[in-house]
Amino acid sequence: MIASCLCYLLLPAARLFRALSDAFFTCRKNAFLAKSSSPQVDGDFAMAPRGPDQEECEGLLQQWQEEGSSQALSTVSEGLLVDKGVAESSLAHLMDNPGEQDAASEDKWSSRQLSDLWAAENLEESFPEVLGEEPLPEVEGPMWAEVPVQTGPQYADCAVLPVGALAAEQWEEDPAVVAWSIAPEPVPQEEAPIWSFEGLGQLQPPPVEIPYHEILWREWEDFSTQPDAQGLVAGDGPQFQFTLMSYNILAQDLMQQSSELYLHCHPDILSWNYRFANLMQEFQHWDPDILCLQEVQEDHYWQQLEPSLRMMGFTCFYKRRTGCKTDGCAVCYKPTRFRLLCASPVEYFRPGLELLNRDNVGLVLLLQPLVPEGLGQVSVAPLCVANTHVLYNPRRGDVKLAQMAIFLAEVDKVARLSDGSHCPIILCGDLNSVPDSPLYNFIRDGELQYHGMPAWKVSGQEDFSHQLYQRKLQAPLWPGSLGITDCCQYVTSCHPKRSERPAGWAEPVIEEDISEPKPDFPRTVGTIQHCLHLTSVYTHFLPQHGRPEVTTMPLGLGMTVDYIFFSAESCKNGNRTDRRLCHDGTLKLLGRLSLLSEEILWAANGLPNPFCSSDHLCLLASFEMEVTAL
Ligand code: KL2
Repeated sequence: MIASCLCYLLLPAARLFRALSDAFFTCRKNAFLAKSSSPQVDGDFAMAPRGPDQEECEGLLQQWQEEGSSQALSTVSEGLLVDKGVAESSLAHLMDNPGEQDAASEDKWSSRQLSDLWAAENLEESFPEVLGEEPLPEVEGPMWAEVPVQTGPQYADCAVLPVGALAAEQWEEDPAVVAWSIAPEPVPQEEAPIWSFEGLGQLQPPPVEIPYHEILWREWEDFSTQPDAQGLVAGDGPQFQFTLMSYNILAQDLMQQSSELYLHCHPDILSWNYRFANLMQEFQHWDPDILCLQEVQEDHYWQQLEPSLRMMGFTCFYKRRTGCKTDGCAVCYKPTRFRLLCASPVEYFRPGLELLNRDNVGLVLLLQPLVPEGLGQVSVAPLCVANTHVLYNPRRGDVKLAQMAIFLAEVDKVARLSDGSHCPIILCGDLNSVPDSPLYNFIRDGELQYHGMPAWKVSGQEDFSHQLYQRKLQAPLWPGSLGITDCCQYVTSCHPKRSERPAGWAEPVIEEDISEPKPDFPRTVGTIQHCLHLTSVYTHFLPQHGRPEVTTMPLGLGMTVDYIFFSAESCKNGNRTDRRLCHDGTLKLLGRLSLLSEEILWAANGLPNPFCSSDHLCLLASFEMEVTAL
């Protein structure tokens, strides 16, 4: 009786809140889309429902797919591809096709960026056609160059080539590229970014021709001249430097299943072939030594990404999600810089456990840095690189924390040295949690008191309707049968025994058999911890703009959910009571690629746009590792 009364009261109230929240987001989206020059959004978006929670509704999604109601997007873009009525383009093409641009505009694009690209990969040649679903044949040269020839500007309403707006000299010295060399030179202070936030002033509907490349300028922030805790600057003594990129590249299947999130985009820029070419351009331009990707669709990985990245000199590992979603995580590294010691895929799915019934995954690699021969007899510690994509569902913070616990336990196992300390660690990926959320603070501070916390609070993803979700976190957060302590360590790893590390993927990877009964181990009351000492590459704030950094923009709402965390050391200042880390440890942060603000991205029609082909921005950081003489 009481239950049904509650149902009658609570359900309508919940629906009312949901409607209010939807109205709020529709308003935001309206404001956002009003700035869009894409013709297709007119009249469309106000009706666009918020997508069903796909993490929750596998069945619904399947039905949806079967009925073909979400196929509008794919039909449009595939249709274009098939009949070639509108040839595809790519960033390479928009920027680099000298045959189709007049000499003046080519001059304007004669940046170091372009010459890099041309010189590296023969982009002067017109691109052969991509073969859709067919496996790609063996080709000479990179596969991302295989984009059909563009017959004219295709983006009259979305991405007209903005050559007229460029000042050539601004591109002569690309500060990002200048600062990118392994022995970095200081970036001249007067090299200001070529966009200016002040210049944007009140956000106006953009002109028809949008200078995306100017708006979306990302500056290389160079910390290499700042002394570290020991007063040493980068380059003092022997060193091992490398760069790492983390990037959620937006799986095509997921995009098509949530097509209502991308109504602001011209369909052409959403086609996989267009996005693939752009993504490859980005990888090639920033040329990281380690590449951590999320939302990598399996067929795209095997047919295009892996072969292309292999040709770029990467060795790649991939872990697909469990269940029926088609994407997963990849970690690629340059074998000229690292040797693989161990590769460990991580599945969060645990049959029979409601808390862990989701299909997200991670991938942990242990890499041995290869020091250049000229450095003599020196050694560098192994580097643990961990990449994951945590559950999206904003309400299920309990699931996210449990997934994180498994991930941290795996990292602890892979990175633990015989004395119980850890080798340098980089933990990155899409954590679907915002800065200063309990999940974020747990990673940064190494401790979280969760007992009684509402599950929706854990990730801090902003959606009022989730606050009606009543689930509260109870101790213990995960059952003992998981074999993971409240310090996020495998129970078996707490014993000194170490297994042999396999040399490659084909070898069996160290797996914990959770079906075995685990020994009893003490549980804390409502607190979880980890001892990995991690700090974030990014500060989540743009001081020069007074605005938060953004790594993704669902429905025009900018937020940070992607991170690169790395091993650091505690502050020596005895007055500090919190656990935050403020010093570099054996990993010194040398620089990072700046992120953008929500306002800047609004001005470029959000994400994806013709120049950024994912709904996330890439994160990029440069590190130095201590090298010790033998
Ligand atoms: O936020 V993401 O996008 O890190 O870019 O991760 C998930 C979401 C991704 C994998 O599950 O799919 C997206 N509304 C919006 N986006 C969703 C939803 C949803 N209901 N479900 C999944 N995703």
